[in-house]
Amino acid sequence: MPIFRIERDGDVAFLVFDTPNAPVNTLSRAAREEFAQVLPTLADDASVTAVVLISGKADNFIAGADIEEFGSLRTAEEAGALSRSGQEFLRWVEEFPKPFVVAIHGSCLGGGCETALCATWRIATDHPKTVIGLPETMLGVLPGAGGSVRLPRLIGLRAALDIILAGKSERAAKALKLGLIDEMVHPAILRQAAAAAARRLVKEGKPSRAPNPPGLVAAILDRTTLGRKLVASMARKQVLKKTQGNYPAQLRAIEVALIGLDQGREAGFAAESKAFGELAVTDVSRKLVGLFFADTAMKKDDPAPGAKAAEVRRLGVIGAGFMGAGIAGTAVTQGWVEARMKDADLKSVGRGIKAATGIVDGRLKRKRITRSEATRLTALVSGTVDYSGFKSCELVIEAVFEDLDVKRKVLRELEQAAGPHTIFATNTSTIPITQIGAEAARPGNVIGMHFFSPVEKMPLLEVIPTDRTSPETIASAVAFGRRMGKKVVVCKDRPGFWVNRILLPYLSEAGRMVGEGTPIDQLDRVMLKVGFPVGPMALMDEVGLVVGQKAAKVMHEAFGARLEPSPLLASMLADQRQGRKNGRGFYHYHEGHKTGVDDSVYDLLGVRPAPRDPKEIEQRCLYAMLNEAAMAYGEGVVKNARDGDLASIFGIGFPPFRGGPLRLMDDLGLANVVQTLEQLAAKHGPRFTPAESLVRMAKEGKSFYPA
Ligand code: T1G
Repeated sequence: MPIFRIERDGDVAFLVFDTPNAPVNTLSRAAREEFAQVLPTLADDASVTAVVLISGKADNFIAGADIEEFGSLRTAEEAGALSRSGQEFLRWVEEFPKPFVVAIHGSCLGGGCETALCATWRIATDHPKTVIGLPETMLGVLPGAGGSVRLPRLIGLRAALDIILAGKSERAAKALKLGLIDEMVHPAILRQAAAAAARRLVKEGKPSRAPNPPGLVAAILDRTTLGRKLVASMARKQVLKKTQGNYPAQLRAIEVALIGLDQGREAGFAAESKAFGELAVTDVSRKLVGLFFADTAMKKDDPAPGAKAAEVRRLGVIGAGFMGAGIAGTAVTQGWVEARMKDADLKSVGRGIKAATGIVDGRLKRKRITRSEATRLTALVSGTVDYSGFKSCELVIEAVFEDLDVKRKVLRELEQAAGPHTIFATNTSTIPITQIGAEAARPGNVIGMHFFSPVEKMPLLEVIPTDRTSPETIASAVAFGRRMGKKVVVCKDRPGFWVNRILLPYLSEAGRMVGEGTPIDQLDRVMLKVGFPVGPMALMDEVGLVVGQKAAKVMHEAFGARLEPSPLLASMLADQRQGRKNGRGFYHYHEGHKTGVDDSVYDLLGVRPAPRDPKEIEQRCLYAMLNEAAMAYGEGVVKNARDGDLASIFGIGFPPFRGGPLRLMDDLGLANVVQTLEQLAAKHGPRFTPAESLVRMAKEGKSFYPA
């Protein structure tokens, strides 16, 4: 089956890109080869005055290069050659002898965006699914088919780096404002508008584009060598602050963009393919590409084969606090579902509704939705102080105080108020669901849905069934989580589930080290350098020391001395320190913003801070997490290593370039991990005793991922 077909509209030829048996179009080797045959025929066909490239897919224009092909790249030269072939391929489009219009509907990413950059005219639909961008740095590479050179020339260095360094994609309205596209239309008239544009170009010739962006500042910063040098050095500083130097692609992208602007296109293309080649074979890129495929595969996992998921039209949320309102607001904006919140008094309900509709307003402000959409979404949020309206809820998520008795009472009340099929999902972060559902009248409808804070931003959802949860309830919870735009991992009902299970020993060890006089800021700096987005001490302040103490208590009761919390938390709480919440934690806070370390913590703990060997900080904190991950994996908390690693990355920002804790242990070698743990145990205590399952796997020469 051909990948391209030609449909004529009089003298305009529509080149329809429609890869057979694939949900998206990619610039695969086969597509490039077929394109190379089709294009010359269109060029030579005198009856064709212009060409419009359009996709035959529902929600995708072109998803870029075929990432599968990256796997077979062995050397930087090979990868560089792939980039050069992409550059050559798109030069044909840029130098096509007739107007070449791209009509974009759906995702237009990577090589897809680079193809558009070579067109004479770019039209895109104003549909939410239409996004245009260059996500390559998220794969550890940079745009390698000319995008690193052409985008800065089209929209200016600053705007181009904003997209390339963050791997961003923009909706049509923003793309039009940036000058990334020339025209935005309703999907229904995309073809007509494209044909009309093509005919206008035949008549009027190539459009002359004014320097973009306009204005004096741009003239200095984007269009002078000195200005660009300044922009590049600021961008480098921001990248290093954010990545701690762990992601080389962003730094190379700045370098190449500058060469393309200062030394000309050809020098830019040469630098681009060289950088692409060197980056594509790095371990960082291999890991990030691996995560892309792991993530897309996990999206399709069927948690309960054969079971039918209930379609949730009305969601109930019990507890309109920070988490409850986040769940309601995210469900409404992502799932377009009715959300009814319940809390003890009208004041709390009112606060919850305000917070939930605040999430809708946020999307309106960021132009992610229109005003009329915002009005319709806001109308989906309601509240009550009793269970009125809960009978018709297919799913109710409980987000009340982290206390077993309180949660059991809520379950009892709901089972009386709701329908026989209503699913009761608890958002507990550590308490075993089996304990919460122990007295349930309908245990098959009880499940855990553990969201992360803030709900509208954190991508992960842990779904935790008990042994008595029905397959339909599991299927419904997972489906609803995905509808909320979450990456869903199904975990076994063990205390702390996966993420908190591996996080708490890590935080506890960090606390212990501060209790021994390790400077708070040094400890956090070291773990940022390791690749975590936030240091453990700042994270404890962020999560809240009260919540931390509760979770640590549940884990201590469940796992005994090994997870005995460091006494530090109790001392902090006794001194009325709750973290960022009350502005008193390990750090000072000004209007909620972290300022500097609160040195009075050291007096409170009776220690004098003294710098510690960074290697020891890294090893003690990281190996506390790795060992727990091995233990939880051995207990079957996650069904495979992929889920454990993705949950760690999406849940607590475990450094993606390391692939996750299980992948990291495979890279380190399990025998080496065991040895290091034994050394730590000998020096710091039995809490570092390597997990039995880890020792066994190391002995048997096994790894978490098949070799
Ligand atoms: N290459 C190979 N396979 C791809 C692919 C790609 N670029 N994009 C998607 N797939 C597969 C995916 O694995 C899944 O497969 C199926 O398509 C559906 O995807 C030269 C070097 C486009 C927004 O980074 O972000 O261009 O599991 O489940 O949720 O400079 O896929 O069915 O077998 O994700 O609707 C840059 C990656 C490449 C975009 C659609 N492009 N893709 O999301 O479907 S590098 C990207 C996405 C590049 C140039 C460089 C998303 C999507 P399977 P899906 P979706």
